[in-house]
Amino acid sequence: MNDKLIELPNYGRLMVVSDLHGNLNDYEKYIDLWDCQDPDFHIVFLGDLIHSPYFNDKSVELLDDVIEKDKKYSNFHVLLGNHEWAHIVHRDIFKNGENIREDFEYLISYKKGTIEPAITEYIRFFKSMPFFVKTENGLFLSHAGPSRKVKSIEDFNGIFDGDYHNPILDDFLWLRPKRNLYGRRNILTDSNLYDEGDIFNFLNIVGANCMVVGHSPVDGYKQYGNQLIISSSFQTEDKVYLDIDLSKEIKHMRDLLDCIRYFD
Ligand SMILES: [Mn+2]
Repeated sequence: MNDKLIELPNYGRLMVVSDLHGNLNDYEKYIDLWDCQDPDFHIVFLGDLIHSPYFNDKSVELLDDVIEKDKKYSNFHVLLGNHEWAHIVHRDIFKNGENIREDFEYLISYKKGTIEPAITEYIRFFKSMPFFVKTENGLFLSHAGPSRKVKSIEDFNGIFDGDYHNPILDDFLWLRPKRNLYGRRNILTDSNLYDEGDIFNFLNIVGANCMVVGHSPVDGYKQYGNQLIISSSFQTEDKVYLDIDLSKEIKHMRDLLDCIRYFD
């Protein structure tokens, strides 16, 4: 068993929600759609719980509730995103010239009076976050990626032996698809970016049929080969989540597209 890879069985129900970035209101609405008392009804958040670019950042309140629920419920799962990772490795990340890792530390001081012990507790929680979910009915979930550097199952399993400075793990936290999804004309050319073929190869290696990620803001959802990118809250007009019957095989993307739900 591996506490960074959650494996879900072929029964029950699964809700998948992507990046919330401190939107407490959306978080609470998603929680209301889930039944915490049913151990076979799982909810997975795909990382990036924290760091809002907007004025009323509720990342601290959201995180406090997530930590409480994570302790209490075995059917509640939160994957690591690049924004949580930045605090683990103490890496500055910038958005519009703002150092958002530092901003989060200011936010903690503002909400709690002091930065400690909260920041230490949060980093401990971030280190406990799993990276991936794999379901028996054919799905693989991560924050971003896949990594083109995974050529075998040994490469993939190597992620779990290393630390947080791992180029393959980096890809699963940061990488965006090669095709531009934002309507811009130029195609991104970074050789690390993945394409539909990379998704297909990766899914073969880990033995899954389809993949779901967040990370890249899209309008609701976007299909990219055998990958579905969803936006449940952040920078989207249509907020989308997935509602999956774990007893039904997800063999093709059309099976996964049937699980898309709009949220308002
Ligand atoms: Mn992200």
